[in-house]
Amino acid sequence: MTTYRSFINGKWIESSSGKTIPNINPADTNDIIGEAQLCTREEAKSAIEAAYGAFKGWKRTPAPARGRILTRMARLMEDHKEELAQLLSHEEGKTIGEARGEVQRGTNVVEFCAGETRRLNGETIQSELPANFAYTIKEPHGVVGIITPWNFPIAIPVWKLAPALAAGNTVVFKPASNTPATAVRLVELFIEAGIPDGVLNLVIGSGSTVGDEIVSHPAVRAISFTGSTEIGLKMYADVAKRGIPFQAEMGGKNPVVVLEDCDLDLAVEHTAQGAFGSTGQRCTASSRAVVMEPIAEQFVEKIVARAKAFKLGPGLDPSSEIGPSVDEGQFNTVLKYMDIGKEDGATLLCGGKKAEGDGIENGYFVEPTVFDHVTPDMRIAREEIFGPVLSVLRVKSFEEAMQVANDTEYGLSSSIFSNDYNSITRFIDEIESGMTHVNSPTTGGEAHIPFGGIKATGVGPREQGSTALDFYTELKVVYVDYTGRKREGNLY
Ligand code: UN1
Repeated sequence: MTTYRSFINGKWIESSSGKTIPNINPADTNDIIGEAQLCTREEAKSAIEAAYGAFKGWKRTPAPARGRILTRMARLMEDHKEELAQLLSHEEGKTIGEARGEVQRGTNVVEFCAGETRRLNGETIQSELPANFAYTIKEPHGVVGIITPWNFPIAIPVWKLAPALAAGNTVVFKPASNTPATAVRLVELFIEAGIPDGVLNLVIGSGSTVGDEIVSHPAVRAISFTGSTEIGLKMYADVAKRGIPFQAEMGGKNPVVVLEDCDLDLAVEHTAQGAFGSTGQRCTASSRAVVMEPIAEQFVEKIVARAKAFKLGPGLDPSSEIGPSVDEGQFNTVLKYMDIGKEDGATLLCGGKKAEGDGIENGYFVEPTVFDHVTPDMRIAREEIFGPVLSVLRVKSFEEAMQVANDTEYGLSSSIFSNDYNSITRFIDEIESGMTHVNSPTTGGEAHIPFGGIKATGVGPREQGSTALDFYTELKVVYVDYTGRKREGNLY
């Protein structure tokens, strides 16, 4: 059985905790892929110290030279695409097609950030004094803590690691403990790409020990987190006490607004992809369909047929279209929300229970679920479920659609289905979300385009794209006086 270890100061370590957690295939719980050793607080501390020790050398390495390592990393990810995708599908459960897409997206991000190392420019600024000028330099923070979730265990780590490293930070990376295999493989590839000892440290462990050490250690100068709102906001409060930069990408309750004039089949297909793809385990998932009453009956009829047509199965089986929930905890959470929906009075149209069938008996499979007549006050309309569950909310006017769509604490993504330019433009103006899509699913994004949300979804600068390095750099302002003379007059 494979053992997943942490990587500290250029070495794979044998943890002294004696604690391990099994890496279980969520499509078949009899299949134990390996086990991860959990780090102690002391080991996390030594990882932070190693990163601290490596910082000066990495900062001094010319940015394009750091970029060359990232370029090699992108090539290695490309060369190992199929292997990474299979590992990802095996331990996380998503379908092999989704996994390949994720690896490609991660590769694109690394490639993009490699290019950014040749553009780490500041600005030169004219002074109002003669023979004076000012300029700005983008500098790394120092040690950065990177804490990532299980649902995109390749793409999310690399879209934080690549800009952090490009900018010259050193890193302590804590992946989700239930997806250690992909984290270890990524770090192995970074080593092969030439990352120097101490620059990238991997610490596998629990939030209450390893996570807490990262958040509280004085050498950690910035923290980037993706995960649940509950944990993110708690971390934000803890990090605030230290006054260091914090970036978090948390929950979503993304609406799809379906107007009467839309192409209904397109709206149904894209809503289904957004709601049920990745088993609903993405913060950009389409979890609320806000549908105009006159087309609601047709919409639900078609989307129920579509939901029932998906083939559930192990992600590694190429014919599977939807994989399992990631683990027992997530599986139970999704089933609990199905009960909550029924108790709150929503109409269950399909799904609502564990999925049965040949080859999926031992996995955490749930049926794609559609609830109709959901009202904005119901918990299934307000809380992030992270499973293949769609709530349909019927509305009578565009104004009501916008009011319902925006009636959420979150603000990550959204989409509209319509062919009316004025309605679309009005929607773009009024929707409260960091990203919005026109006639396409709420999910996904491209490596060179900023990604992130507003309201309780996000804190700090956007990730990826032109803004990818914003969080990972500090601005130093330099004033240069070349008069060689004492200043006269009013100084300020
Ligand atoms: C995507 O929609 O393609 O945790 C990625 C999440 C997001 C990533 C979504 N941070 O689901």
